[in-house]
Amino acid sequence: MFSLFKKFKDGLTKTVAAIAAKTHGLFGGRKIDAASLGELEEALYTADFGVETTVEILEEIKTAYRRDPELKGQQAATIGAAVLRRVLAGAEGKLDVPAVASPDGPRIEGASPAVRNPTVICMIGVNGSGKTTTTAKLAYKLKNDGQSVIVAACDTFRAAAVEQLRSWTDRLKIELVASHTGADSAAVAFDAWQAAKARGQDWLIVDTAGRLHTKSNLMEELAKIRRVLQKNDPAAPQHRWLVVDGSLGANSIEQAKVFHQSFGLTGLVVTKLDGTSRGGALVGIYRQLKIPIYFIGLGEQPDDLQPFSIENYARAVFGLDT
Ligand SMILES: Nc1nc2c(ncn2[C@@H]2O[C@H](COP(=O)(O)OP(=O)(O)OP(=O)(O)O)[C@@H](O)[C@H]2O)c(=O)[nH]1
Ligand SMILES: [Mg+2]
Repeated sequence: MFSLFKKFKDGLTKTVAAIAAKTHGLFGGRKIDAASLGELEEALYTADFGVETTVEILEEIKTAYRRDPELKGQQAATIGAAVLRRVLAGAEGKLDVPAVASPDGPRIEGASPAVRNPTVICMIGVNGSGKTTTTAKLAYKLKNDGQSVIVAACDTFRAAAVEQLRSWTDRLKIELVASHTGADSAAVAFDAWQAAKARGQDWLIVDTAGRLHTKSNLMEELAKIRRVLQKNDPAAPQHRWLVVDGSLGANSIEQAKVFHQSFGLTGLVVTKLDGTSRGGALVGIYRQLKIPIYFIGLGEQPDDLQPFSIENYARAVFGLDT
């Protein structure tokens, strides 16, 4: 538990450091006063928490300050974290990863490879948001949880996209189904599903090409991938995740709405939170979309994909270590 929190804290260092610098280390123990309230307000805006959330946090701290003029920065941090918990209620997506049956133990009903369909996760989003990296990291995570995984290279559009994914899957020893650049991406998805089914795999993760939400032909390609997967299994793809670059803040919200209309999003992955001092954007994204965040990207290494935790996020942002 502690190490998971540390991952969040380390991953959000830039955001936390920017808030600390702007508030002159307010959460370290200084007393609240009019000046520090102003600094905190500015720090939260700058970190992209958005107007609504910033106002809510400030209002609650001001109320507590009126009641107790000796209010300390750390108490204000506790209030801030509580507001984030409230605002983010429902934001934690939980991937249902079945426990692995012991080879000696009783068989889990329905777990026979012959009858079970793979659970499919589709990664979609605009160019460069982190789909391919997230696909690889998630496959690695599931594999480490004892799950069997196949990855489908459905970005057949960008030259070198297949090779990028292959270099990850080779390194992490994960099975890949791929075709050539220019191939029909829906056909690759279909074949990958068949391969996953034939080999009794638990999961199929589909990496798709980056696309602008304004390009209707590219959005239609996504719909086709979905239709083709549904021929194999009407429930597939069970998870349709939009991968958003967390450093782009409010820009992601409009995109997400369009992707949602054409693909019916079931989840979000917010990447690159380690690379930005605007890590508050995640809150605005959730507030607007109300689509659960399954994972956040906190770096470029295979284990830098973390299940989103409201508690760890809220505590990390407000420097609450204990
Ligand atoms: N620091 C950091 N970098 C990340 C993270 N996730 C992805 N990246 C980097 O962002 C860049 C783009 O990532 P990709 O996974 O190729 O993005 P993509 O969405 O597949 O891109 P296209 O296929 O071109 O649309 C790469 O350099 C990644 O290493 C993250 O959580 N943190
Ligand atoms: Mg990609």
